[in-house]
Amino acid sequence: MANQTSDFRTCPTTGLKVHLPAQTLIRINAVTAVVYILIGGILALLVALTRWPAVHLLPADLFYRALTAHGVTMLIFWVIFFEIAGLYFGSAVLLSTRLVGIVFGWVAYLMMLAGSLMTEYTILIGQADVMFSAYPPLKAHPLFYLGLILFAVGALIGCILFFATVIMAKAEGKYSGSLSLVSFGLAIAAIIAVVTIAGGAAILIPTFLWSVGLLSHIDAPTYRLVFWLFGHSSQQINVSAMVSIWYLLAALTVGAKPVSEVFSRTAFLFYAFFINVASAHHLMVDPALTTPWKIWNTGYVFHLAVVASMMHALAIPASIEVAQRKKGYVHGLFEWLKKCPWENPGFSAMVLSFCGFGLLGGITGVVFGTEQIAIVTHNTWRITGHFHTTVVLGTTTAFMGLTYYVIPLIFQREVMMPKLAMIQPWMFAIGVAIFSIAMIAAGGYGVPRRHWDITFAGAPYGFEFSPTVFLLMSVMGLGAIMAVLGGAIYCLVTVGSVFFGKKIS
Ligand code: HEM
Ligand SMILES: [Cu+2]
Repeated sequence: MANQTSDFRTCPTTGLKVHLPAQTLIRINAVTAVVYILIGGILALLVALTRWPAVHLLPADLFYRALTAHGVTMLIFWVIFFEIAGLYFGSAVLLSTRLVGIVFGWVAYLMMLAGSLMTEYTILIGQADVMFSAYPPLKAHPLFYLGLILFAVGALIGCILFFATVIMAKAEGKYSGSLSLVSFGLAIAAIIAVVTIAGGAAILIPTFLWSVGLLSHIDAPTYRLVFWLFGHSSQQINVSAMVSIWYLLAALTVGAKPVSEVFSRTAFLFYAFFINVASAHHLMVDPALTTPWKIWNTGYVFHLAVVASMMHALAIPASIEVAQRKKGYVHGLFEWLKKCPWENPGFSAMVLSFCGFGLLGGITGVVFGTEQIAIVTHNTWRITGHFHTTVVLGTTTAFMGLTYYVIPLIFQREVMMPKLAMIQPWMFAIGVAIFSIAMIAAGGYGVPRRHWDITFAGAPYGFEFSPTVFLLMSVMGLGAIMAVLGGAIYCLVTVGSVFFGKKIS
């Protein structure tokens, strides 16, 4: 029987009842995620060292191959494997209940694994140099699309198990009233995931049929429009999951409780309602769409999603301040802040993610997402810099912070090399901030994204680097090395702890 008590253990620190078959699934999804961030990190280094003018490492074809592989590996495989682990954690573990449909959890995992391997393989053998967005008429090998479709269906099954578990827990009286805020935020992420996956299916299935020759052509503007329902919404899964993790880490690290449940939940609901229209910001220089459509979506509606993030940005620090003041840190304006557990990587990762996402990612996003400004920023490094402050500095750093709790709670191991773990979020986040800011600044001078050699060396009308651009691109390379080292320490500490850390009984 799936719900025998022998299938559970009680966590000594949190008192949560952990469903052992769910625990195994969380472990395997989390470990796979870490393997993918390791691969993505190596590719990041190759790409960054190629764009650093003084190094210019890879030849052109390998550069585009590595760039495609880096984008897909990081933005899809690392992030979504981690999120599926997070969904099982946020349902079964946080609600102290069993995960419904363990067998399907394994089916989902195997589909995601097979799909991701298929896609990676076609990229590596040079049959899919189409970059992350894969705009037709660029055409990849059919296995590239098939792998992504398999992966997406697997992820969809994972989301369904999350919903089934939450509903079953309610029916069995595992919680009364509404879901806790963290599980609520994850439920919003899962709802957005379903929309995202539907968008992905709507565009990738026809494109797959086109690549095998069953469809004679794909309408390029339609592809771009529907692709971003998938490509942009998937980032909003990340935002909702990341914000949920901020609330969770604030609770785990300083005992913070939401100051106002209604306020925070309303902000999450705004994400579900308004975030999909923000997809329009990818299409603002697209000649196939009208100006009123662009301005309505990005000048008006999407700001409601921005407001949601600003609401969380007030609610989370407030909850931390209240919790700290309750402990007696009431002297002066900022004693509560000084007395925060800064040496705890879970706490520092949360703060770095929060500040980086808000101050760099949010502000650049709102500015570059304006119709008129997009015309000059589009396809420059300003955009690449912007999204590395959101999905890397924001989402990835938050996921790293949560890992330091997943290791003792789910893997039942102590975190090894605590000194390294302590500096890890700082090194990673500061490195990412440096290379992203350098990218944004270089993009301001017109440096394009996805470009192997902006000097066109050897061509009849080649360019020389201006000293400023040369300097900024070099700073990008240095920041990238620092970030990759921070990421490598993350992989070392987590993989080391999971396999060799001291067992916690
Ligand atoms: C150490 C960390 C990282 C470094 C140094 C890094 C560096 C880079 C560089 C140099 C580019 C190429 C820009 C261009 O020439 O157009 C790039 C592209 C990209 N990166 Fe990263 N990155 C890192 C981590 C990540 C992570 C964690 C994610 C996702 C969660 C990510 C997602 C992407 C995407 C989607 C692209 C664009 C791919 C395309 O244009 O098709 N990166 N990155
Ligand atoms: Cu977007």
